[in-house]
Amino acid sequence: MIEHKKTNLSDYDSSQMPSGKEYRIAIVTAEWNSTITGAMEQGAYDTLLENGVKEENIVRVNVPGSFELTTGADLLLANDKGLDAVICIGCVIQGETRHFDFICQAVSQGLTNVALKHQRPVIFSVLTTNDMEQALARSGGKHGNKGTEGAVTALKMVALQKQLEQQNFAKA
Ligand code: DLZ
Repeated sequence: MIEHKKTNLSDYDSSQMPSGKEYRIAIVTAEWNSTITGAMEQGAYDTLLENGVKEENIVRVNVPGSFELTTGADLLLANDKGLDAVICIGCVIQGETRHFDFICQAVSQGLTNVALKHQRPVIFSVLTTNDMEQALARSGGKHGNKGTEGAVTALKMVALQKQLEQQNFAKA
Protein backbone atom coordinates (compact mmCIF):
# COMPACT_ATOMS: atom_id res chain seq x y z
CA MET A 1 0.00 0.00 0.00
CA ILE A 2 1.38 3.42 -0.92
CA GLU A 3 1.73 5.82 2.02
CA HIS A 4 0.63 9.32 0.91
CA LYS A 5 0.79 11.09 4.27
CA LYS A 6 4.53 11.54 4.39
CA THR A 7 5.98 14.81 3.24
CA ASN A 8 9.36 14.56 4.91
CA LEU A 9 11.65 11.91 3.44
CA SER A 10 14.32 12.64 6.07
CA ASP A 11 12.41 10.24 8.36
CA TYR A 12 12.48 7.43 5.82
CA ASP A 13 11.68 3.83 6.72
CA SER A 14 14.95 1.97 6.10
CA SER A 15 13.15 -1.39 5.79
CA GLN A 16 11.34 -0.05 2.70
CA MET A 17 14.48 1.14 0.96
CA PRO A 18 16.08 -0.59 -2.03
CA SER A 19 19.64 -1.79 -1.50
CA GLY A 20 22.16 0.45 -3.21
CA LYS A 21 24.94 -2.11 -3.27
CA GLU A 22 25.00 -2.31 -7.08
CA TYR A 23 24.36 1.41 -7.65
CA ARG A 24 26.78 4.14 -8.69
CA ILE A 25 25.60 7.63 -7.73
CA ALA A 26 27.12 11.11 -8.02
CA ILE A 27 26.61 14.08 -5.74
CA VAL A 28 27.29 17.50 -7.24
CA THR A 29 27.38 20.31 -4.70
CA ALA A 30 27.31 24.10 -5.17
CA GLU A 31 29.87 26.05 -3.16
CA TRP A 32 27.63 29.09 -2.63
CA ASN A 33 26.21 29.02 0.93
CA SER A 34 28.64 26.22 1.68
CA THR A 35 27.67 25.86 5.36
CA ILE A 36 24.25 24.78 4.15
CA THR A 37 25.27 22.80 1.08
CA GLY A 38 28.08 21.05 2.99
CA ALA A 39 25.59 19.79 5.59
CA MET A 40 23.26 18.63 2.83
CA GLU A 41 26.07 16.85 1.00
CA GLN A 42 27.04 15.05 4.19
CA GLY A 43 23.41 14.02 4.70
CA ALA A 44 23.23 12.64 1.16
CA TYR A 45 26.57 10.85 1.42
CA ASP A 46 25.77 9.22 4.78
CA THR A 47 22.36 8.10 3.51
CA LEU A 48 23.84 6.46 0.41
CA LEU A 49 26.37 4.57 2.58
CA GLU A 50 23.66 3.56 5.09
CA ASN A 51 21.69 2.04 2.22
CA GLY A 52 24.49 -0.06 0.83
CA VAL A 53 26.11 2.12 -1.83
CA LYS A 54 29.84 1.36 -1.83
CA GLU A 55 32.18 4.23 -1.03
CA GLU A 56 33.99 3.77 -4.36
CA ASN A 57 30.66 4.08 -6.17
CA ILE A 58 29.87 7.52 -4.77
CA VAL A 59 31.32 10.27 -6.97
CA ARG A 60 31.54 13.73 -5.38
CA VAL A 61 32.24 16.98 -7.25
CA ASN A 62 31.74 20.68 -6.53
CA VAL A 63 30.57 23.51 -8.78
CA PRO A 64 30.80 27.25 -7.97
CA GLY A 65 27.08 28.06 -7.63
CA SER A 66 23.65 26.51 -8.07
CA PHE A 67 23.45 27.85 -11.62
CA GLU A 68 26.35 25.50 -12.53
CA LEU A 69 24.60 22.38 -11.17
CA THR A 70 23.07 21.77 -14.59
CA THR A 71 26.43 21.73 -16.36
CA GLY A 72 27.97 19.69 -13.53
CA ALA A 73 25.28 17.00 -13.79
CA ASP A 74 25.48 16.98 -17.60
CA LEU A 75 29.28 16.58 -17.58
CA LEU A 76 29.11 13.78 -15.03
CA LEU A 77 26.55 11.79 -16.99
CA ALA A 78 28.38 12.37 -20.28
CA ASN A 79 31.73 11.20 -18.90
CA ASP A 80 30.78 8.42 -16.48
CA LYS A 81 28.49 6.02 -18.31
CA GLY A 82 28.19 3.79 -15.23
CA LEU A 83 26.35 6.44 -13.24
CA ASP A 84 22.80 5.53 -12.21
CA ALA A 85 21.79 8.94 -10.84
CA VAL A 86 23.05 12.40 -9.90
CA ILE A 87 21.99 14.26 -6.75
CA CYS A 88 22.31 18.04 -7.19
CA ILE A 89 22.75 20.07 -4.03
CA GLY A 90 22.45 23.84 -3.81
CA CYS A 91 21.03 26.64 -1.73
CA VAL A 92 19.67 29.82 -3.29
CA ILE A 93 18.70 32.53 -0.81
CA GLN A 94 16.45 35.41 -1.81
CA GLY A 95 18.36 38.69 -2.09
CA GLU A 96 17.41 42.22 -3.07
CA THR A 97 17.57 41.66 -6.83
CA ARG A 98 15.85 39.28 -9.25
CA HIS A 99 18.92 37.02 -9.44
CA PHE A 100 17.12 34.49 -7.23
CA ASP A 101 14.29 34.03 -9.75
CA PHE A 102 16.62 33.53 -12.69
CA ILE A 103 18.82 31.00 -10.89
CA CYS A 104 15.88 28.98 -9.52
CA GLN A 105 14.12 28.88 -12.89
CA ALA A 106 17.30 27.98 -14.78
CA VAL A 107 18.32 25.22 -12.38
CA SER A 108 14.94 23.54 -12.05
CA GLN A 109 14.38 23.54 -15.82
CA GLY A 110 18.03 22.74 -16.55
CA LEU A 111 18.12 19.68 -14.31
CA THR A 112 14.89 18.38 -15.82
CA ASN A 113 16.43 18.71 -19.28
CA VAL A 114 19.59 16.85 -18.22
CA ALA A 115 17.55 13.99 -16.73
CA LEU A 116 15.54 13.60 -19.93
CA LYS A 117 18.61 13.93 -22.17
CA HIS A 118 20.52 11.16 -20.37
CA GLN A 119 17.49 9.14 -19.21
CA ARG A 120 18.84 9.03 -15.69
CA PRO A 121 17.36 10.36 -12.44
CA VAL A 122 18.73 13.83 -11.67
CA ILE A 123 17.63 14.87 -8.22
CA PHE A 124 16.73 18.47 -7.32
CA SER A 125 18.09 18.98 -3.80
CA VAL A 126 18.19 22.73 -4.14
CA LEU A 127 16.86 24.88 -1.32
CA THR A 128 15.16 28.08 -2.50
CA THR A 129 14.58 30.01 0.71
CA ASN A 130 13.71 33.52 1.86
CA ASP A 131 16.54 33.61 4.41
CA MET A 132 19.33 31.71 6.11
CA GLU A 133 17.09 30.60 8.97
CA GLN A 134 14.84 28.66 6.59
CA ALA A 135 17.93 27.13 4.96
CA LEU A 136 19.37 26.00 8.32
CA ALA A 137 16.03 24.41 9.23
CA ARG A 138 16.21 22.30 6.06
CA SER A 139 19.85 21.25 6.19
CA GLY A 140 19.80 19.28 9.43
CA GLY A 141 17.36 21.41 11.48
CA LYS A 142 13.69 21.10 12.37
CA HIS A 143 12.60 20.44 8.78
CA GLY A 144 15.10 17.61 8.25
CA ASN A 145 17.94 17.50 5.76
CA LYS A 146 17.05 17.87 2.09
CA GLY A 147 20.37 16.24 1.16
CA THR A 148 19.26 13.09 2.98
CA GLU A 149 15.96 13.32 1.15
CA GLY A 150 17.75 13.70 -2.17
CA ALA A 151 19.64 10.46 -1.51
CA VAL A 152 16.43 8.63 -0.56
CA THR A 153 14.82 9.89 -3.76
CA ALA A 154 17.82 8.88 -5.87
CA LEU A 155 17.82 5.33 -4.48
CA LYS A 156 14.10 4.94 -5.10
CA MET A 157 14.35 6.31 -8.64
CA VAL A 158 17.29 4.07 -9.55
CA ALA A 159 15.33 1.06 -8.25
CA LEU A 160 12.36 2.10 -10.41
CA GLN A 161 14.60 2.60 -13.43
CA LYS A 162 16.16 -0.84 -13.03
CA GLN A 163 12.78 -2.47 -12.46
CA LEU A 164 11.37 -0.93 -15.66
CA GLU A 165 14.48 -1.82 -17.67
CA GLN A 166 14.16 -5.42 -16.44
CA GLN A 167 10.47 -5.60 -17.42
CA ASN A 168 11.24 -4.15 -20.82
CA PHE A 169 14.03 -6.68 -21.30
CA ALA A 170 11.74 -9.53 -20.24
CA LYS A 171 9.22 -8.57 -22.96
CA ALA A 172 11.77 -8.26 -25.77
C1 DLZ B 1 25.41 35.09 -8.05
C2 DLZ B 1 24.72 34.22 -7.05
C3 DLZ B 1 23.85 34.79 -6.11
C4 DLZ B 1 23.56 36.26 -6.05
N1 DLZ B 1 23.25 34.04 -5.18
C5 DLZ B 1 23.46 32.70 -5.16
C6 DLZ B 1 22.83 31.88 -4.19
O1 DLZ B 1 22.10 32.33 -3.30
N2 DLZ B 1 23.07 30.54 -4.28
C7 DLZ B 1 23.88 29.97 -5.23
O2 DLZ B 1 24.02 28.75 -5.24
N3 DLZ B 1 24.48 30.74 -6.14
C8 DLZ B 1 24.32 32.07 -6.13
N4 DLZ B 1 24.94 32.87 -7.05
C9 DLZ B 1 25.92 32.23 -7.98
C10 DLZ B 1 25.28 31.62 -9.23
O3 DLZ B 1 24.68 30.36 -8.93
C11 DLZ B 1 26.37 31.37 -10.32
O4 DLZ B 1 27.44 30.67 -9.75
C12 DLZ B 1 26.88 32.68 -10.92
O5 DLZ B 1 25.82 33.46 -11.40
C13 DLZ B 1 27.89 32.39 -12.07
O6 DLZ B 1 27.24 31.68 -13.14
